[in-house]
Amino acid sequence: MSRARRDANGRRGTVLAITLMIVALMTMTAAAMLFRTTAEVTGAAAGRRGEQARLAAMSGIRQAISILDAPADTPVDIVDNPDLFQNQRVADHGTAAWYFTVFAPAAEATDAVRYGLIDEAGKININTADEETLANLGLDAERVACLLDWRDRDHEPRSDGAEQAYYASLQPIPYRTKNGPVITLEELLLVKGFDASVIVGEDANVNGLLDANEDDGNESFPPDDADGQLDRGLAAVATPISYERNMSVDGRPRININGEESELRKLASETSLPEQTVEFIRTVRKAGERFAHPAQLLEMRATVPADAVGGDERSRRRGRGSRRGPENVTVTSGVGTRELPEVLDRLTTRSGGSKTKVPGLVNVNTASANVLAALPEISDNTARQIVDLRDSIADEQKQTPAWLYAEGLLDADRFRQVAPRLTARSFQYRVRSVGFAWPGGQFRVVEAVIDLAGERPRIMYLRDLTRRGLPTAIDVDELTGAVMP
Ligand SMILES: [Ca+2]
Ligand SMILES: [Ca+2]
Ligand SMILES: [Ca+2]
Ligand SMILES: [Ca+2]
Repeated sequence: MSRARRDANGRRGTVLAITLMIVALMTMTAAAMLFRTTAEVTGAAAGRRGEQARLAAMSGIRQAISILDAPADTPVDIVDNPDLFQNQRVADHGTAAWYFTVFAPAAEATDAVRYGLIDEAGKININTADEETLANLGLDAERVACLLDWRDRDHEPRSDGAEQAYYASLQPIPYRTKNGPVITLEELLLVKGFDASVIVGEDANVNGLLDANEDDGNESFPPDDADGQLDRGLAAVATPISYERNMSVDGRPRININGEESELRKLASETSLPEQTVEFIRTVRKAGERFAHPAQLLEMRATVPADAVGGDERSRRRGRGSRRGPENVTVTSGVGTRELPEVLDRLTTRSGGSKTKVPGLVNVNTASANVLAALPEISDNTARQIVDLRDSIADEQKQTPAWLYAEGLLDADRFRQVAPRLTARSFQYRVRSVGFAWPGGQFRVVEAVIDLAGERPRIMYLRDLTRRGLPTAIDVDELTGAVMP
C-alpha cells in the first residue's frame, strides 16, 4: 500500500488521471480493509472456537480426574470405557455441539485406539531404571550410557557416554546437560544418540495407530520396516514419571524393619504377622544385620549368634524350625504364601515415613508383557504368563505383587530378587483428550499427567498436542446419533 502511494506520488498526469488514481487507491484501500476485517473476524472465530475446543478437551481431563478420585469401592473400567470416554458431549451451541474423547494406544491392536487412561506405573521409569533394564528396552550400549550420564548428577562421562564437554561442543547451538531427572520422553531428543525413531518408533504421529506412511518402508516419512506391525519405540514401554508414597494399601505408614526398637515394637501391636516372624526380624536385627527389602523375608533363613536369640522374654521362645548349634543358630522367618501379602504391604526398609516417594516401581497388574520382560529377573515366558493369568486373579489378591509367588510364577528366590522393582498400585495416569466440534471440525488435543499420590488429585503436567493432528477418526454416525436422538 505505502509503496503504491509512493509510486502514485511520483507519477505525472492530468487532474483526471490523478483523480482516477485516487479513486483506484481508495478502492484498493477499501478492499484491503475489507480483507483485513474479514481476516480478523475469521481469526477471532478460529481463536474462539479453538479455545472452545480446548475447553472441551479439558473436560475430558476433568472427567478422568473425577473418575480416578472416586471411592475405591466403586471400581470403574479406566482402560477401555467408551461409555465414559468416547464422544462425550459437553456443550451444545445450536449450530455446533462440543465433545471430548479420551483415547490411548490399544495394547495390541494398531487399527483402533482404546478409550481410557495410560498407566505410568505400567511402564519402565527411565529416571530410575538400571543399566540392564534400559538395555532390555532395546537401547544400545551407547544410548544407555548417554542416558545414564544425562540423568546422573556427576560430570564424569562413562566410556560410551557424554557429559557437558560433549554438549558444549555442539554446533550451531551448544546446550547444558541435565544432570537430573528427565521430565518428558521428548527431552531425550537432547541426549546424544537419541532421535525420534528411538522415542516413538514408527509411530511418527504418536497416535498408536499404524498409519499408511508408517508401514510403507522408506517410501514416505517415517522410515519403517513395512511388516504390518507398529513399533511404538520407548513411548510404549517407558515413562519419566512414576512414583508412590511409602504407605500401605489402607494408607497407614509402613513399619521400618531396619528401624529402632520403638519401630520394631509395632510389628507385634500393629500387624497380624506370626510371632515367629516378628521374633525372626528382631533376632536378625539383634545380630547386627539389616534388611535390603521386606521381600527378603520370604522363606528366609538366617544363621545368627546364639546370644542374638533368647536375649529377652519374647525371643526366648524360639521360632519353629530353629536349630541350635554350639555358637550359631539357624532361624527361619516363617514367611510363606500366607504371610507375604502383609509383609509387602505393611513393612518397609526405607526410613522417612509415609511422605517418602518411592519412584519407578512397575505395576504387575497393568504392565505389558514387554515391560515386565524388561525387568532383569523376569523372562519373556514368565512375563507372558503374568499377563495371561492376572485377569483371573481376584482383585483382593492383587493388592500386592505377592500373587506372583502364590501362583507359582516366580519361585522364592526370583521373587526376592525382583520384588524391590514391583508394585501392585498406580498413582500417575497420562490422559490424552481431544475436544472437537460437530459440525465444524475444530479440535484441540491436550495431554495431562494426573498425580494421585498426594492428598488430592493434581495435574502435574499439561501440554497441547494439537500440532500432531487429529489423533483418531471421529465416528460421525455415532456422533450425530448422540446429538439428535
Ligand atoms: Ca551427568
Ligand atoms: Ca501412527
Ligand atoms: Ca514410511
Ligand atoms: Ca513395523
